[in-house]
Amino acid sequence: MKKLSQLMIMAFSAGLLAFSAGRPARADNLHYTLLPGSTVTPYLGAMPIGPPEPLTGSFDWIRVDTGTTVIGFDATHLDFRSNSFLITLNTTVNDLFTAVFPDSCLTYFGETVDLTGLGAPVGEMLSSDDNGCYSGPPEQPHSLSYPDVSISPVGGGPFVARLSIIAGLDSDGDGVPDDSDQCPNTAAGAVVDAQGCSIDQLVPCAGPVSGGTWKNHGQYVSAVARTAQEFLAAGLITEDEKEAIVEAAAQSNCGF
Ligand SMILES: [Ca+2]
Repeated sequence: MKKLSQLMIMAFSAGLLAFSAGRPARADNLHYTLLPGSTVTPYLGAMPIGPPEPLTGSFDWIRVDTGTTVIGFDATHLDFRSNSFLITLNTTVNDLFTAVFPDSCLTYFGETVDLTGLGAPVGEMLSSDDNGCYSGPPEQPHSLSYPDVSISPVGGGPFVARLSIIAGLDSDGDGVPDDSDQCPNTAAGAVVDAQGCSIDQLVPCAGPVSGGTWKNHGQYVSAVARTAQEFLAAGLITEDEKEAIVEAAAQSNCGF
């Protein structure tokens, strides 16, 4: 007799296939950043052979509306790192699928991944029954946790690893999860501080964030220089980058 989970996986697969045939996929692309507390632990058989290592990185999930009560996700851009492990998505379309069932902790996914650290170029990352949870609306979970995701080399091998993933939605993709991001909608690729704010957001061309407008161009350039110095001191930008930022501010027409 098949386990309940297998039946649910089959039901979900059928729904996903039906959906794929009927309508184009929705473009809801959700970006998640791993939060402190995420770890990877290597195992030899059932025995851990090292302490849990901090795991950082991010992944995207594309929401798939199956047209039923099941909300499905397809993981892309998986990119996890620790001192010993590098785990990236091997395929643009996952082998199985990710499913989140509203109002429960039943989640499943299986991804073929490239990995270093286990002595194999390709591995398989799998969640197991009811080991994941999310919070927030099912169509846009703002946090996800998988305390026991297993990863093992395709084709077998003595070494496996277990991941404990805690992730937060990062809508602007700046690496700071929404819950602690004080500056939403940061421009793509912009360097941000620990609060998720770029220099452009902290020192807008239009006027100080406290309100009003710049008294003059010099006040704007001084504010940019001051903030760029803080970013330099925090190790976020180099001296050359700081100089380029201040030069760009000087060349701008902000404050005129
Ligand atoms: Ca931000």
